[in-house]
Amino acid sequence: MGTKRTKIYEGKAKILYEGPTSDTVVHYFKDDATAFNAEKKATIAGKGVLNNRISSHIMTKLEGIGIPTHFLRSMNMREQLTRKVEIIPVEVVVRNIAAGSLCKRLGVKEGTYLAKPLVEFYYKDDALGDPLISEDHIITFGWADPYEMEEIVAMAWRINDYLNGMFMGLGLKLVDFKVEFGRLWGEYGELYILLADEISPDTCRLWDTETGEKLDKDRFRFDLGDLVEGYQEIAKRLGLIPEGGLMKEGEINEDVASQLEEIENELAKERKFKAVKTTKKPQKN
Ligand code: ADP
Ligand code: AIR
Ligand code: ASP
Repeated sequence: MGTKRTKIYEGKAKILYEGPTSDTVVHYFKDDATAFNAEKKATIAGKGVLNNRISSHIMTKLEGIGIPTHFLRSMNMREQLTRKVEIIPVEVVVRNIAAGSLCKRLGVKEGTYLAKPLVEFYYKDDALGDPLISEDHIITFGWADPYEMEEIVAMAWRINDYLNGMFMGLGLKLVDFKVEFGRLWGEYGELYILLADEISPDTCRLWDTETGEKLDKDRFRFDLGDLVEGYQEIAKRLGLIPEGGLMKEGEINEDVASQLEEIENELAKERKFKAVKTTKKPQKN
């Protein structure tokens, strides 16, 4: 593969490049952080590397329990190769404990345990500020059909069940998270719904079980402390980085970072792509 790549899209947290085959896309994780529809912005060294690593790991785990995901493999510290999907323009949020916009909208006290996990939908449109919508809006405007929604909601519940257990075992409460799904057509024109985008501390709220400390992007949103410290703590508990951490004097320790990618690729080799059969297999150039 040559060094020149075609940029497909630049978002707030990632850049997408064309992959080595037409059915793949490279995700480059930036160090940029935004909040409140990009009203607040900063560049935070180490964020991209940590999110790339954490998201690869979680996607690999989810693929392991039979959730079809877009993730194919890690490429380097900041990049991963994924299947190219047609993104469904709906952000699916699952909440276990009240926080964030739920508290603001309904006056619920932060930290209130919900009687059951709450699944919400937001229309993915920055210009409109990602408004809250119902399943009926999604169907009425054709963003997804009822069959797709059934699958999406079932996957969101399973993801929540799995991640809840995983984080609980690491002394972390999964307060809420956001996921995105995409469409992929198979060999015979059949449709697969894949988990896409990322699952990272940018898209989850995670609180320490003992102390209640917030280790996720709320640190940045509400100036609660060093963002990378929180993300590193999550990565450490997931067993993705050594005790010493990834940063050295505010810079990434390149040696440590390059080892992480090897670990993830070893894990990925063990995965079997049972869930999706595409027309073209990703080929090497
Ligand atoms: P945003 O667009 O909200 O600023 P990002 O900076 O994270 O967010 O950009 C990543 C973009 O890539 C998102 O719009 C997301 O929906 C899209 N995306 C995620 N996974 C895939 C995929 N596998 N194929 C195509 N597009 C994807
Ligand atoms: N989220 C929603 N849009 C973008 C993101 N990252 C995530 C938040 C939080 C959950 O969805 O990070 O974990 C709910 O967000 P909110 O703001 O609706 O309370
Ligand atoms: N990343 C989104 C934004 O820039 C939402 C958020 O995480 O607060 O507004």
